[in-house]
Amino acid sequence: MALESYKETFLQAALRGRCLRLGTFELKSKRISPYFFNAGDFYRADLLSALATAYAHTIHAHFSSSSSSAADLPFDVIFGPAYKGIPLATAATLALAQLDQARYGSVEYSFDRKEAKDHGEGGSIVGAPLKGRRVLIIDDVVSAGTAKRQAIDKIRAEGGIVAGIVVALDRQETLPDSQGSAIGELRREYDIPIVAILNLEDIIHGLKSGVFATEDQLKAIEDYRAKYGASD
Ligand code: OMP
Repeated sequence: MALESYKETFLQAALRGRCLRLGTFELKSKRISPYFFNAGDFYRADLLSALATAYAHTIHAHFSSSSSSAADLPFDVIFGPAYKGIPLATAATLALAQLDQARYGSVEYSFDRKEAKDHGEGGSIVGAPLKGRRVLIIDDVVSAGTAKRQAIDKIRAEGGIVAGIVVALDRQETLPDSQGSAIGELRREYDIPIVAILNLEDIIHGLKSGVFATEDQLKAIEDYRAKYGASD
């Protein structure tokens, strides 16, 4: 079965822009990976637009209500954790409005400061207030899950209710000393939906059906999945 068209479009843009690279990369976990995804590389207008549109489609697929009424949405605010999440959440909010103005036009966004501001408006949140609101976190990649835990804690400390997390890539790999993934652990721990635009399975599928990877690159990715692939 082919990838859904928004996934395919996004994968092609990520490869074209070299935001998703094939080669040899050391990860935070010290594993040597045959691929690497860098959300910071979507810095050109066409690439940012492709990323934002893909977030919007993913949110629409997983967090939309059956009715087209904005009042029935399961979230109120899109939150991007500093720093990398800030342009992602902002661009995704804009893309949602472009996708369906009637349904998503009243969605708000906010982000945090790394250090609280003690003058002017003060505080550590910029944009929509979080108190009593249902908040959807937007971020790049889940590796160990540390950054997502910090974002959840911050939102809760502000009185917000975490409605879910949307990331660009789920690497679907085990945490060190575990059979499970960081995403799986976060889902169980917080009981919230966590979805990705693409996961490793989608990347392998897309690479196989296009002309983006050599046989050796594909084999290296499949070997990597066989070694580190998570059970959840
Ligand atoms: P945590 O999930 O909070 O540990 O952070 C995710 C981190 O994974 C990112 O900030 C990157 O440093 C890193 N990363 C990528 O961005 N892309 C990848 O393809 C793989 C990694 C990684 O190091 O695992």
